[in-house]
Amino acid sequence: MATRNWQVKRLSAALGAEVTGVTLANADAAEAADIRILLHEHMVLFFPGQFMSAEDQIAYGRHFGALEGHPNLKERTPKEHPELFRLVASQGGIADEWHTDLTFLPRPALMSILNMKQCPEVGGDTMFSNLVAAYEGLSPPLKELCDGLSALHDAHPHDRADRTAIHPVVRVDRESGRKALYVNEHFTRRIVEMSGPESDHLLAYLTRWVQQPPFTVRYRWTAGTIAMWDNRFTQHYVVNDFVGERVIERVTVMGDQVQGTAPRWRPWPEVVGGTSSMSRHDRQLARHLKARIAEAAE
Ligand SMILES: O=C(O)CCC(=O)C(=O)O
Ligand SMILES: [Fe+2]
Repeated sequence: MATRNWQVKRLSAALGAEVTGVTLANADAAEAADIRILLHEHMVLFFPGQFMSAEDQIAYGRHFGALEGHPNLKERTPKEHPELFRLVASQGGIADEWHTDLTFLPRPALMSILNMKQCPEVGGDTMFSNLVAAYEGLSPPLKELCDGLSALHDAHPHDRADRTAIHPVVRVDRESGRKALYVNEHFTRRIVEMSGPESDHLLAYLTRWVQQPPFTVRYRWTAGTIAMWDNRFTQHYVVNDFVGERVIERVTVMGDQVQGTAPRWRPWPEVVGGTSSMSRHDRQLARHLKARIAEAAE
């Protein structure tokens, strides 16, 4: 790495760096390995002036693992490139709620690689937050509570509330020992081990907590920029303040295995079944648990 002629400029104290002096379209495996090291350090990298073709973006993405198109939004997947996910602002494609990509899947995205195809001259910035710093910023008793909890995520934003997954509230990176606060306002619905009202309050607190300015970086785009984020330890949010068109194309690297501590308590409510006093998310959790029990019995 030391021999490379790349310039790496940090963009905020929390996370994010802009990298120049590298051409991603020609990147070989050794360069991709060095970029992975940089990504581990900075969590999100921006490479302005790349103007990559879809083919080159897909080939580049494959250096990092298997790519998959969007599991729910087929209408945002170009027919000629099933690996791509395209968001066009004028067609309602603005990701203006804080999220980690695809956490409603049992194995969410590991990494996302975004190509800024078209952007307004001003506005439409993307903000990223560092979930390790967000966890670190909690008080010791709240850290300890969160360490023992898990949460239900669903694909309700894609009209697929039936697609659910349970993940630890605090994910742990076994390699580095890092811990990250792994709940987001877009996909996380219910803390499994708490009552519905308790879960609503804690989730509201935590999902807002990760959005605190000191945990974030805000990037002002130019067309042709490639961004890569480590989807395990970050969330992002597009500032929906612009007029004019904004088009992004993303490839998504799969293969994430969410790790954390086993929950310290049993699911609440303990009874798996519906009663009229249950909220929508209680019933959804009960359905998810029931389906897992049925799967385990098969
Ligand atoms: O448009 C952006 O800047 C980010 C969109 C987004 O959430 C994504 O590609 O995962
Ligand atoms: Fe996203």
